Amino acid sequence: MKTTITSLLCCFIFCGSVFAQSKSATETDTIKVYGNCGMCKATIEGALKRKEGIISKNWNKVTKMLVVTYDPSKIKINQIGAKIAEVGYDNQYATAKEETYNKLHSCCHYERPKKDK
Ligand SMILES: [Cu+2]
Repeated sequence: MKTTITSLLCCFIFCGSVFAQSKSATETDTIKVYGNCGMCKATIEGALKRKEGIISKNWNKVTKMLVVTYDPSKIKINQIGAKIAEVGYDNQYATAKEETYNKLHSCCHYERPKKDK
C-alpha cells in the first residue's frame, strides 16, 4: 500500500513538472541581422529586453546571425525583427529607416542588403 502511494506521488510530481515546463515554453530562432562590429552587437542585443519576453540573445559578428530565445506568449519573431530595425539594423524581418541607419557610428555603417528597385 505504501509503495502505491509513493509511486502515485512520484507520478504527480513528475506530471506536474512536465506541465510546468510546457506552460513556460520558449522558442529559439536564428535570424540574419546585418552589422559590423562589437558595437553593433551591443546595440542589437541591447534592443532586446528581458521584460519584453527575451530570454537570451547572442549576435555573431562573423556569421551575422542572431540566436534569440524568447517567450512566444510575450513577443513574436517579427516584433523582435522590428525592434532591431528600430535601432538601425536591417534584418530578415524588418528594414531600418534611412535616418536611423545614418545615425549609427561610422564604424557601424554596415553594407546594407541590396533593395530591388
Ligand atoms: Cu558596429
